[in-house]
Amino acid sequence: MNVQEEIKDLVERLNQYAYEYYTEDNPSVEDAEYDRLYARLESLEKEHPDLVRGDSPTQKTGGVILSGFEKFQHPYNLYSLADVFSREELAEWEERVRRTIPNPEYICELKIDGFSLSLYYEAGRLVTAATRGDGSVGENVTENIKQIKDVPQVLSEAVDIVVRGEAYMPRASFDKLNIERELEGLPAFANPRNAAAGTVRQLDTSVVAKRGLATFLYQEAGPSTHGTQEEVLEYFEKLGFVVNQERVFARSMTEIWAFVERVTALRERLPYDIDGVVVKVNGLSEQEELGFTVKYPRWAIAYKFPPDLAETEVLSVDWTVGRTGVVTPTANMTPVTLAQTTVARATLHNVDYIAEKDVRVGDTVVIYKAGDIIPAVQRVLLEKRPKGSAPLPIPEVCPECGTPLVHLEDEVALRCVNPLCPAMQREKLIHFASRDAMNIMGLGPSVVSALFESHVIRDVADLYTLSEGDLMGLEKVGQKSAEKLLASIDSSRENSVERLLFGLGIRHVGAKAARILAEHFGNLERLATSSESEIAEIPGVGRVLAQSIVDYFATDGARALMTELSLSGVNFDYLGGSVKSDSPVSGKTVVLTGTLSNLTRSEAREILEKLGATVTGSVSRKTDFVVAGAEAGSKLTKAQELGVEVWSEADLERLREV
Ligand code: 3BD
Repeated sequence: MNVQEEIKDLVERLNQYAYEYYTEDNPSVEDAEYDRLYARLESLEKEHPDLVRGDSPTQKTGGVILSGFEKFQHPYNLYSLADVFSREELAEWEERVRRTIPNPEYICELKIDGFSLSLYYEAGRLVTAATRGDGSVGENVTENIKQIKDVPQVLSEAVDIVVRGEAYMPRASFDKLNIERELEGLPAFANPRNAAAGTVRQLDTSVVAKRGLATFLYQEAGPSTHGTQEEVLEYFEKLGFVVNQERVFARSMTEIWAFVERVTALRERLPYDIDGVVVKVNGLSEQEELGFTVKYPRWAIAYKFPPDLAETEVLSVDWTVGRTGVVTPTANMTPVTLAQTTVARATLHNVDYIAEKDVRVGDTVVIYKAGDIIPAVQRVLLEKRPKGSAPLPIPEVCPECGTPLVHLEDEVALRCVNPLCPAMQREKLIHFASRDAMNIMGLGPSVVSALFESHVIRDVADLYTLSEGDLMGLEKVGQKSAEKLLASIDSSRENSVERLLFGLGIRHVGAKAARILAEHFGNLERLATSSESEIAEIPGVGRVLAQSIVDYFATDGARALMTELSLSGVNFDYLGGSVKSDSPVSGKTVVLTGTLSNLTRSEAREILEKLGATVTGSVSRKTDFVVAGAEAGSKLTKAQELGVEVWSEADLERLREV
């Protein structure tokens, strides 16, 4: 055997073993043998780079940095799927099918909680992989999908085929990823679905290779040569795709529901997340007969699981003071597992919420994750309420400084109105240093608290007179981090003034209002000496905001702070005056939605606003375009309904180059 033949032989064997391992879950060789052959192939390829084959498994990893994703027009639109949330609704659907197809056969599949993809093969070779996008236009993510180990680059038959399915992150990969991120100081992903979505849209393909994504394929696009969905799935397996094995036939609602119940019980033990069950009419000619509504196929339905709930006991309630003096209650509970994370605290929002739900210490409560992330109380199990329990006492004085709390008539919030309340001061400092405000790196909540509690600083002006000695006295801060922190405090003096203005934490002055004001007045001094009507005249600024600013600068504390900051050399001028008026987006109204993978929301906003666009929160006919990240929801749907242009994150990133 010459070298070329040996390489061919190795590639074929390794691909076969990978197929057995990933698709059949039935490897015919030991891992060590696989590794040995792989190493042999690598060394031959190194010696003979001209003989490296495109289908070699060594070509699957490695990395290129992409500069963004191309749009991809799907030749066949991707369907959506109607969803139902109860047995009744599912039964209604089943009866409707029965009116057209008297004796239907169904196939029930798991609904994988991942990220949908389309894979395009020509003559058995993977040529393109694209995200679903809006179902008509997605993004070309071929290089990334090639990094997924179970996606075949070459099929067992040289066919032209378009297959659809779901890329997901197994729970084990997800846990590993989040531990690594925590060690690197990066924010954890909230769930495997977000992690998968973020990974598929990564620009560095070598990152994708490391994240352990996997796939399940479930649909063939375009005309099929098969008679049933089951035959399609079996053919997929033969071609080398991974198809989910947890599927059954059903001939009645009773059988469908039995599968739902079995899966509900199985769910926790699966190595990946699912969010429901998909029921499809098995016969493709029956599917054709049923056809489509404007949005969905009539021959398929998704039954979605009810949200995860957990029961636990309320142990105590904390009242904490925020930077504006608002006092919020949080319940401490016996730790329970909820949607795969341990939860020991839930927000009780405000006094009205407590009154409405009548949550008491000692109560057993049902909790859920609001918006999938923040735990909240759904209801109290009154039948489990212990005897002699009492409604939660509402604090009358600030838990931190003892000042009587105020319940303003037009708000639900309780407030501490002592401007010198230490809790408020501490929270104000944390806000001042935060990313959208002065962006002082290394000055997070724990360092601020340490500085504050050791009386090294009292207010934001004190930051600018800190010495290395002051910091070295603190337990957690070493020489290196002290130097870094001082350098970043120092460089914050040069920030454009809108950061300072936002950082001051004046009521109603958010990051956006701060920028409008900074741009209009050009300088903090001019704003501080303007009248309410001068301020309220600015488009986008209301009376309430104007009044709040005037009130703020009328206080002795604010005037003293301005003097101190100015003496410390903190910049009061607007420096961002280079908003472009000739950019492609200038004057446009834009909405951001979904999760962007390479930019934070505020970075995306900054790019757009620097180029003269206005970023708003909700989609209307006035919206010029929507930038949609992963998992974009109702805003994207609305944009599509109104025919508003939809941009991807990559489109946005390309703007930076103009
Ligand atoms: C799954 C549609 C049909 C081919 C339409 C019947 C909408 C995402 O495991 N079958 C599955 C799964 C998803 C499916 C279909 N079978 N459509 C299916 C699906 N086993 N998750 N989906 N999708 C998948 C979607 N995705 C994002 C935004 C809007 N729609």
